[in-house]
Amino acid sequence: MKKKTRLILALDVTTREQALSLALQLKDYFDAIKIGYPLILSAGLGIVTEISAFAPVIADLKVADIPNTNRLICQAVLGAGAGGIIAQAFPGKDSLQACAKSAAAHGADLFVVTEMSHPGAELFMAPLAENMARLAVEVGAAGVVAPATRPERIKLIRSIIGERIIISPGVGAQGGSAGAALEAGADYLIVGRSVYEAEDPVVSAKKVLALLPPA
Ligand code: BMP
Repeated sequence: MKKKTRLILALDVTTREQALSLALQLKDYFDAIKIGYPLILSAGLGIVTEISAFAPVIADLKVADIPNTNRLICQAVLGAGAGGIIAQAFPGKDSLQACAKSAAAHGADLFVVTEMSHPGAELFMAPLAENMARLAVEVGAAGVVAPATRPERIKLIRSIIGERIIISPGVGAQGGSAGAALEAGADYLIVGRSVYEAEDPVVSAKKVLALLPPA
């Protein structure tokens, strides 16, 4: 994923037609397109292959199983063309290592969730976020996911992971500020509803871009 716009599109729509239309219109405003369960379960794994043909795809499957199952999930979606995969750290080092190994075999990037952006993440995830970030470093992940809704947490996680990439959801629909997240150390902002639900998604993407602080 080449850093140009610093934006990643969360494409959580549920039909192939809508997904392809949005991805084609918006691809130049985003450095990658994040595709997860809502779209893959509705449109099928083939959508990963179709979108990967013209834009880098990050598969947001938040992989969280035993090592062998993690390996099979990663192989399926990376084999379909995704250039990145998101996994959870909480199942432990062996599980995360299975994802790291599969990502390496496909020349793909592994991103590890540290602390999620919604309010409920404060219960179990926040107290363990630093451990999750350390585990991401230990398995050699390309980067982590950290919340734009809590920029101070991005700063803390940056202090643990060094130069690795931080991708950060929570801007727009969840109330996070793009500028604050980038200033705290995020490399990329993940933006979904505020763009794809807008009356004119291209205008909305341009607006988000125009408001970003200088790189
Ligand atoms: P939206 O901008 O519509 O809130 O979308 C955010 C996207 O990022 C969604 O795909 C969501 O599943 C994902 N996400 C998140 O919001 N918070 C996290 O901590 C991790 C995520 O992957």
